[in-house]
Amino acid sequence: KLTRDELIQSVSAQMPEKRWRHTEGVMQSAVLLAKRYGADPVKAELAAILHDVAKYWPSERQEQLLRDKGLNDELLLYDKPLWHAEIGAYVAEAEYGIDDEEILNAIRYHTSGRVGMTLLEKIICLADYIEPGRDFPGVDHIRRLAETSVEAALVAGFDSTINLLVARRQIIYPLTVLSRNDLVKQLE
Ligand code: DGI
Ligand code: FE
Ligand code: FE
Ligand code: FE
Repeated sequence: KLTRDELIQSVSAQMPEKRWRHTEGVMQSAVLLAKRYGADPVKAELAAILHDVAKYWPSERQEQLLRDKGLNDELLLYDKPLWHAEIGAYVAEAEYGIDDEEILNAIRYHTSGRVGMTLLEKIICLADYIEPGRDFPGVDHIRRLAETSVEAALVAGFDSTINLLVARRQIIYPLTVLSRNDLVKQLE
């Protein structure tokens, strides 16, 4: 089992420097959100460190793991940027020995979300949107919402992703829409 520093060393070596700075931002935002909303900040930080571990792995390697390791291979029908979340959860368990299902699911669902997200899953998904290095139209609005409601902020995050996908005429992974709808229901 690696120490925190060894884990950071190993994960950061698998991505460009810019992506590692994003990960450091997600660590910072995830810990803040965990403290604000009553999740475990240690678990939040661990999930943040690992959430994008597979983002820059060759897509051939990701495809092979999705096929051969009993993972969610339905993802192969959808765009490649969705794959690294499922692969990340697999790698966290198989290569880094993370056995906490809450942490693994926070990694697994950080891109699409899912119906019935746990608080930790919401926090990692939201931290990914609002970390200090993010700069997209509407991010400051989402940051403000995150001060008072994880769900309201996440809906705004998903809405911006879905709007962008529609504008680019890209395929929307159905779970992305289901997650967004489920969060809207939680606001009622
Ligand atoms: O890995 P990050 O860039 O930090 O962020 P992410 O894991 O949340 O999203 C990765 C990419 O996936 C991002 O460019 C948006 C895209 N994405 C998210 N949901 C969907 C999607 N792409 C498609 N095609 N369909 C989706 O439902
Ligand atoms: Fe990601
Ligand atoms: Fe995200
Ligand atoms: Fe990320």
